[in-house]
Amino acid sequence: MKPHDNLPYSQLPDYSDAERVARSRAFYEAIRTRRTCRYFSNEAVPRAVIENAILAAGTAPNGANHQPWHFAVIESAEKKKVLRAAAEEEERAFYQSKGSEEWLEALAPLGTDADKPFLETAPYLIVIFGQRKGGMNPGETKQNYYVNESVGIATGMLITALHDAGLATLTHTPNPMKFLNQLCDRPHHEKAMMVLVVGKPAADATVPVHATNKKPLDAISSWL
Ligand code: IYR
Repeated sequence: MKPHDNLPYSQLPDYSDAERVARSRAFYEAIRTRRTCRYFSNEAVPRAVIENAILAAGTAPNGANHQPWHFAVIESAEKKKVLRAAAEEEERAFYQSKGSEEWLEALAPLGTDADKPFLETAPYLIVIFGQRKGGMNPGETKQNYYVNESVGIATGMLITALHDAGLATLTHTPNPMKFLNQLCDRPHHEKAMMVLVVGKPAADATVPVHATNKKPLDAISSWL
C-alpha cells in the first residue's frame, strides 16, 4: 500500500439521533465526575491500565501524524524521590517569591503549596514530553508540527482514559521542567510539558469546592 492510499471510513456506529443525545449526555455525566486529585493511595495499579491509556492517548489527532509525544512512566521509588525533591525546590521558589501576587491569589482557593508528597505516594508519574523533531520513524530528525496542540490533545485523552478506568490524576507543572530530561533520559529536542500523577485516590481524599464550580454552557459557547 502506498502512503497516499485511502481506506474507507467505516468505524463509526450509525446511532439514531436519540441514541447520540443519550450517549453524549452519559459521557458528560461520566467525565464531569473527574477531579484533579492531590491525595493519592500508594496502592499498586496494573501496568496494563497505564499502557492501554497511553495507547489511547497515542491515537490523538496531531501534526502530520508525526505523533510528537513521549510518555515516560516513572514507577521507581528512587526516581520519584528525586523528582519530588527537584519539583518542591522549584515550587518553594514559586510560592515564596517567583509567583506574582495575582497568581498566588488565584491559587489561594485551591490551597496548593510547595509540598508535593503525592509525587512519592502515587504509583505512577507520567512525564509527558513534546518532541520538536522526530518524524514518524525511529532515528528520523524531521521537523514536527503543532507540538503543543498535539500533546495537549493527547494529554486530554490520556486523562480521560485513566478517569474511565477509575483512576485519579493530577496535572502537575513544575516550572522550569528542564531537570526532567535528565531524570527520564530524554534528548534535548524534547521538552517536558506535564507530569501526570496517576493512581487511586486516598480513602480520605478531598477536593477544593472552588474546583467543582464549572462555567455553564452559555458562558463557554456561542451559536452563530
Ligand atoms: N505549579 C504550582 C502552581 C500551580 C499553578 C497553577 I495555574 C495551578 O492550577 C495549580 C498549581 C504547583 O504545582 O503548586
